[in-house]
Amino acid sequence: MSNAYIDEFPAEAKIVRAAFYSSFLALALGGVFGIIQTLHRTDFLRFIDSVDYYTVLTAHGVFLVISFTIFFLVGIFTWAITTSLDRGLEDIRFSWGWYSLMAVGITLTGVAILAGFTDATDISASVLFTFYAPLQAHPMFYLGLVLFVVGTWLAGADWFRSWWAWKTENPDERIPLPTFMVLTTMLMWYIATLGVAVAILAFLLPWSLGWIDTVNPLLTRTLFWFFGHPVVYFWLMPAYMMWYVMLPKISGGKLFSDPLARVVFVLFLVLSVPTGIHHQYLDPGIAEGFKFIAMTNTMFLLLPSLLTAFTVVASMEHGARQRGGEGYFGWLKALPWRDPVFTGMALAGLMFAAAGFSGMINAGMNINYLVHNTFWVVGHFHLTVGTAVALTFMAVTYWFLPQVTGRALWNRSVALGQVVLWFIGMTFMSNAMHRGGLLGIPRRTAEPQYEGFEFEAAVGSVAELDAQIALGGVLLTLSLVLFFANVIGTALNGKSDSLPANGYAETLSGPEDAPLVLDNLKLWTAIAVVLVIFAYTFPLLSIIERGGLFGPEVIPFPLTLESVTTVGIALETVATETVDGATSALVGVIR
Ligand code: HAS
Ligand code: CU
Repeated sequence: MSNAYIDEFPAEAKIVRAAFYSSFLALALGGVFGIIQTLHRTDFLRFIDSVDYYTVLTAHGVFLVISFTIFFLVGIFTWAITTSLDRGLEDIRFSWGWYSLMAVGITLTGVAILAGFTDATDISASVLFTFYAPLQAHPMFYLGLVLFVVGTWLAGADWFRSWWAWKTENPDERIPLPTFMVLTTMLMWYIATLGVAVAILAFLLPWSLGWIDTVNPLLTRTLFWFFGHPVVYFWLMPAYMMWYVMLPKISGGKLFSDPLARVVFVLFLVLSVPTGIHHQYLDPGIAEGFKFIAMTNTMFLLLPSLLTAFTVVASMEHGARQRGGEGYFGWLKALPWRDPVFTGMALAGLMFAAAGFSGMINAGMNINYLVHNTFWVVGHFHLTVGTAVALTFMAVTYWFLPQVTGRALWNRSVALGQVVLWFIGMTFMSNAMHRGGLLGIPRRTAEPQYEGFEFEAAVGSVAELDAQIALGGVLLTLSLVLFFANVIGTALNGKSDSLPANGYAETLSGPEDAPLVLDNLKLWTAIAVVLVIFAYTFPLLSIIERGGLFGPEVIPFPLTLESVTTVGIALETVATETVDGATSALVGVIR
């Protein structure tokens, strides 16, 4: 008998496994839509109608950034809580309850999207993952999202419950680091999802049901981004957790600093939400000052990632030196590059360094005007969520699958090839997307080429960019095929009793070095809430004041509008008078 996770926590291992398999199903579906649209957009292979492009894009976005990521992270969070507190979940039926709610929810949402491909029903939801009004989806789409999110809230409650139970038995102990990371992430998530809950329950769902006639699109958009920015950290923080508690161990060493890791997660809790307006720099109707505040907060929010770059690389270096690595850079060679779990995570980190730079560029209010709504942004998020997060999740799958199934990994070389292929494919695709964006090539369209207009490339050509994007997309698809081969191969493998023991990295500087105040979750939550109130009250009030709670008269340029109306009316009067005069003159002539 080994000490794998499934041996320690057989009931919890089933939940984690169910979450992983749900996540992989979404990954497979999302991947299929991904390659369809890459080849369509770049005009290499077209078999869907361009009219269906939004449906494909919605399926790609929702299956990947909502179902794949979130199902996977509830799996690793369950693992993190049980492993680090060394206790099972309080009531496994409750845990199956939240899992089922999430599964039912996303099925409703998914069916609503896929129904858009057939005319057999009226159901459709081709609204993209941002579901901006006035795009409207069938009520089932919104309802499914609500159930899914409520499922994640209950999952969080489950983990908090475990922690409270543990705390009464261990009143004087520090919160174990993985648990600390789960709790801070969930607190951030509770605050963030309030935005989308209000957007859906108060406005979009009633509107889609026909209970209200109109919505104020700027209001629902702003509520979406209240959630839409922090959701990216809901994907990232579990990946960071893996870089902190897994990567150092796999590199052969220890985590450089537990206190610094706590600081990072506290910073994310405090700063993730009051930044959402950086997605709306080009939205008319939000004053520049509010945008400036969002930009300032965003720049502060770089800090936890920069700290992470330092801590994680320092831990890797420590590991490499334990393995005999030497020199300024020579230690890099001593890292376990043949281990797909390591290499996948390291390459994900490397790409995230580039992703961070494109993020900083996005975040600049003025330079954002250059890249907003272009292919650049698509390049940015394929490096962040599409690589830093997705590649980390795939890499750690090779460690987790044996832990939760009790079966050895089917093929390590295929796994290594898979993570490297993802890196290469994404290098081609995201680099070309960034470059394309700088030429002004728009995102979210099946027909990026305007009639009678040529995008001028400073270096190379648009055809070359398209070729790189298509090539990248094909390599990514191949990589996914290899990934699923391993998942299925492992599931079919016989049981193994020589699996590595469950566990995570030790630390060089442990929690005893961390100030106690870091574990004061109430304090950080209170600060986070205050910052959100500061950042959002005035923008929301002014949007409601001008456009009304239910719209529809959103006034785009309040300052110039008055004069525009005056000039408009004056012009109209002059024009009518002229036409009238001309008509009567003409009539006179004819008579
Ligand atoms: Fe972003 C748009 C700004 C991070 C996702 N972002 C998006 C969209 C998505 C997304 C999906 O300010 C598009 C939404 C849509 O559909 O419209 N983003 C940022 C900034 C950051 C950032 C400042 N984004 C993310 C993450 C995402 C994500 C993380 C998903 C997981 N983003 C923006 C802005 C927009 C935007 C604007 C709107 C653009 C527009 O106009 O529409 C920062 O958090 C980035 C900080 C990161 C760093 C990098 C640190 C480096 C590390 C690597 C260490 C290296 C290792 C490896 C471990 C400062 C941690 C070492 C290896 C060895 C071998 C040694
Ligand atoms: Cu953002």
